[in-house]
Amino acid sequence: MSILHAKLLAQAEQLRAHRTQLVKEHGEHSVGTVTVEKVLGGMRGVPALVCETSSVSADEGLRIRNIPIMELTGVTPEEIFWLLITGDRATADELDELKSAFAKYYEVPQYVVDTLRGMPKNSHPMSMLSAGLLAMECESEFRKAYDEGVAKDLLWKSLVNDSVRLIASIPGIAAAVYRIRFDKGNVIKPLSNDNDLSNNFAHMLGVSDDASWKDLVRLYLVLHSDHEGGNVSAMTSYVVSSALSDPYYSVSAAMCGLAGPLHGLANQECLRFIMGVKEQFGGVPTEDEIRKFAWDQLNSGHVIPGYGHAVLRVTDPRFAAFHEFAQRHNVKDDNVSIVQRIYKVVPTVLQEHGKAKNPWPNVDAYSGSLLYAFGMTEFDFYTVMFGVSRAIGLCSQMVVNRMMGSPIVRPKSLTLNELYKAETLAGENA
Ligand code: HAX
Repeated sequence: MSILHAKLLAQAEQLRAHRTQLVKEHGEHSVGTVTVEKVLGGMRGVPALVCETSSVSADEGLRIRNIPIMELTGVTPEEIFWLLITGDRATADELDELKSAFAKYYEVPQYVVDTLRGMPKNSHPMSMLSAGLLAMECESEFRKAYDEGVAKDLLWKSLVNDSVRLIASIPGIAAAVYRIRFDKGNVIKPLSNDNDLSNNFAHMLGVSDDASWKDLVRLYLVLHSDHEGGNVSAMTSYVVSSALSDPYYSVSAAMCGLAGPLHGLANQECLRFIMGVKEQFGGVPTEDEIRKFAWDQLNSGHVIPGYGHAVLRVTDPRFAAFHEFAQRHNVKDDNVSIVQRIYKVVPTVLQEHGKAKNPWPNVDAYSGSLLYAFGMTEFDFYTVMFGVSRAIGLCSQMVVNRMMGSPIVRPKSLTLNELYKAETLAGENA
């Protein structure tokens, strides 16, 4: 990876200098207030992290290195990784080098397959993905470099190597999880004549040879790759890697967060919801029927999966990108039709319900229905697809943070009584 290392070398010095200058010249300046509500409310909206790779605004959604995600729907995962980690669009030579570097690691080590096979039959595919990554920790060049005493400022170089290997290996781990967990037969080897990452992933899954399926896998890997630094999976890997744990530890931990129903598991919950609608009405229901179904869901104390977001206040552009895909590929499927009809009804229902700050759909409202339409019918696997993609952003964020020299994360916790006292004292001193 000579081109990538050389490119990042120049950036590392600039990033470190920039960070040092900000701390030195503006270290005492405030960038926001931490209210009691924020301390007790999951730190929502507290500006407390740096993420260079992407940003998410309430009114527009995801930008990768300041490019709106809707302008990137035609690119490959390799191009997205290059953009995330360097901030630039890759040239043909850069892409060639990256693809060759990835291709060395598409085939998953046998000990990972054995680890997955050794897991209980009822393991969730996300626990298998996390375990598979953790099993590969022994391969970490970052850990070896640290053990050999490489200077802290230079550790990012081995982090790049680990990231390349991890991003290239995770599709094979995920595909092995799919085939083992759902009794699909042998684990499939990567293609010998094609070094494209998403083509290989689509092939190793063994779901379909359809060109549209391959395009869906490509798009899926691009759309979920990064979503700034404050979401559960990104923040988890940020915290773990801040202790100088290597990327296998950090990404494996992030996958455990992604496995939660309020985060990455939402896509499987979402499809379950859609199938529930279909079953109840014996097909694609009318808008009135969906309205009633949604109200019943809310009145029984449940959320509408796939709707709402901690940051977004508009339709997630990634939802729009999947919609565009469905139209472009002329996907004819009941679940996809239900997704489209729910979109016409549920935002108004949620507005009338009055609780959710964002009544609009997020990416998870669409993605599962498309996977299902192309023959991947095992809901439990959908978050694994998400995880394969998200690993690209997690590793990019990790490398950039290490280049910048980010320190260990260590916020201060308070007891409820200390919080009460701190708030009272602040009030008295005001
Ligand atoms: N249906 C019903 N109620 C909802 C809702 C929805 N889709 N979204 C939010 N609300 C409710 C919340 O449960 C909360 O109620 P309480 O005050 O009783 O706790 C209230 O509205 C305010 O919540 P919020 O501030 O609008 O939303 P949060 O930032 O707390 O949570 C969530 C954001 C995404 C977790 C939330 O909207 C939700 O649970 N949505 C459904 C699950 C989902 O789609 N998750 C995927 C999110 C995308 C993602 O991260 N993917 O990985």
